Parts: sequence; structure tokens; C-alpha cells
Amino acid sequence: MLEQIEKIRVEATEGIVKASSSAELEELRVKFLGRKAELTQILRGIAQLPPEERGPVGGAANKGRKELEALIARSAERLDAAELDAKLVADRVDVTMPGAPPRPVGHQHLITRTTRLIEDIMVGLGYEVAEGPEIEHDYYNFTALNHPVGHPARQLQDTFYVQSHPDVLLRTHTSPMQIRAMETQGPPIFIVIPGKVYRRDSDATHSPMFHQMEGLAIAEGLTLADLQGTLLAMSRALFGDTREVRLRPHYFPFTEPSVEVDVSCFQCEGTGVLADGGRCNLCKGQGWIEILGAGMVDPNVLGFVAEKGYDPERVQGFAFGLGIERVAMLRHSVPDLRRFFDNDVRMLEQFA
Ligand code: 2NL
Repeated sequence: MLEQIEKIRVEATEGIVKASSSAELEELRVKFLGRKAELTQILRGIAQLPPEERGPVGGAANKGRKELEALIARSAERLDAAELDAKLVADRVDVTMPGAPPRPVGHQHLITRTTRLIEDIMVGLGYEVAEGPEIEHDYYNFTALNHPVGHPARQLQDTFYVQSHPDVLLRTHTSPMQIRAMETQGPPIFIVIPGKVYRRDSDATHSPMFHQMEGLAIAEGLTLADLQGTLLAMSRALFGDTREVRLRPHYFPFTEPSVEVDVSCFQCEGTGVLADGGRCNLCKGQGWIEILGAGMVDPNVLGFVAEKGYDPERVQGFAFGLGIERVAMLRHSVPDLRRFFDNDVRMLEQFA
């Protein structure tokens, strides 16, 4: 009997040590320690043995059982760990793979699209696109643009100044870059400058940050008629082939003469009246919609860049500035300018 137990112990130990999976190990556990296992039967039959054999056989069988149980437990730990490692490798997810189905990557904001559209139109007319800093020096934002210190427009602009540097500010228009461009490039110059500008203003049609597109054309012999023709071409590209433009006298510090420019209403074809006889809501029955300000560049402004060849006696030109949000609102019937900056994707996705 003792020999039989020793044989079981050796055979079981060999098997357990060689087991290569937890399933195989479980089979061995049932085979050697289960209810029908040889060793279990021996332990169960101890009482039937002659009294002098009970002690040695019971001791050997119990010792063998404990030893095998401990060996199985250690093998199970080893195999479980190895199996978990293998599973972790097999189930590894590459988080850099595209999803299925791939998510759309998004799209340009309507303000970006409108900016690009106006840029394209102006590039088609021979202009170049330039961009400049949003944090500006007082000199470029005001002084060189004919707003001397104490000029009422400096207060009217309601400007964001940098507290620690009273002569540094968030640009109130993209005009400062026009000056910078003229400082580096002599006439003739035909440029447009898009970008963010900042004013202390906030309601349905004013945001403290908004986007402007400014144009500047300086060459020999340019007149107000060239300004009108340029704006007519731009207006037709933006609002339809049958548009007309109208110039009304106005005042800006950096242009003389200055004008405000209206485009004929594209909803009522400039009549102010809709097909059903009702008043056109877009132009409020006027037939005209104000879209921008412009004028002939004041000789004083050219004086600030005279060293680069901008002699007011020899070259002249025009400039204009328009609000990109306003163009986008008109073209797409957006009722409130703040919606552009709420970042509500339900609003933005309409213009994908
Ligand atoms: C507006 C419309 C305007 C300009 C911008 C400009 C730039 C230079 C010289 C002269 Cl470098 N003018 N820009 C001119 C007229 C109108 O923007 O409503 N501004 C307050």
C-alpha cells in the first residue's frame, strides 16, 4: 500500500510539473485528488485496514495528498499568470487605429470659410493675402493711421489695452498690418489682411473679438472709381451677379474722402418689397444693405511710410474694411453673431 501511494505521488508530481495549461492541470487534479482518484479511495478505506497499517498508510496518504494539493496550487498560479500575459498580448488594442466606422474629421468654421472665400475673390483681382500680429503697438494701431494722441477715435474705439504697457493693445482693426506691409514693400501694393480684431463691445451684432478683412491698394493714378469697381466685383462675387453698390459719404480718420458702402439687397433684388407684397425684412424695405467702410487713403497716412516710396504727390489709393461675421450672417441668414463663438456643434455642422 505504501509503495502504491509512493507510485501515485511520483506519477502525479511528474504530470503536474509538466502540465502546460490550467485546463490540463484541472484534469490532473480530478485524476489524482478527485472523488474517484486512487489516493482518495485509499484514504476512504483506511478504517477497513488492519489496525497496525492504519497509522503508516493514513499518514503517507495524507502527506501525499497535502503535497500534491500544494504543488497544484503553485502550478495553477504560474499557469494563470502565463495565460493572463498571453491574453493581454492577444487582446492588445491599438488606440491609434482609426475607429470603425472612421469618425468624420470635422470641417472649417463658417468664419474660416467666409474668410477664404473673400481671400479667393481678392486674389482673383490680383491682391495678395497678408497676416499680422493681434497684439499691436499704439503706433501702428492709431498714430500711423492718422489718429494722433488725444484723437477722439482713440477713446471711441473702446480699446483693450495691456495694463503694464499702456502703448500696447489688442488691435482694433487689421489696418496696423497695412502699415507694416508698406514699411517692407514699396508701391504698387495690392493686399488684403484678414484676422481677429478686438473691441470692448458685446451684443447680438457686436462681439469683443470679431474678424475683419481689410484691403489696401496703392499705385499711381488710382481713384475713387477704382474703389467702386473693386467693391462692385467683390459684392457680386459674394452676393450675386446682379448686385449694385452705392457709396455714401462718411468719415474715417485714415481716409479722405471716406464712404460707407451699401450693396443692393439680394433678397428683394433691391426693391425693398418681397414677392408677396410684404416689406423685405433683410434690408428693412430699404433695398440696400450696408456692408463696409472705405475711402481714399489719407496723404497723412502715406506720410508715415514716405521713405518706402509712398509719396502722396505720386501715388494714391484706397482702403476698405469689412466685418467677416457680417458677410457670413448675411449670406447664411445667421440671426445672432454670438452663435459663431458658442461652439455649439449643432449650429456649426450646418455649415460643413
Ligand atoms: C470701417 C471700415 C476701413 C480702412 C478701413 C485703411 C487702412 C490704411 C489706410 C487707410 Cl493703411 N484706411 N483702412 C479705411 C476705411 C475704412 O474700415 O468701418 N472702419 C472703422
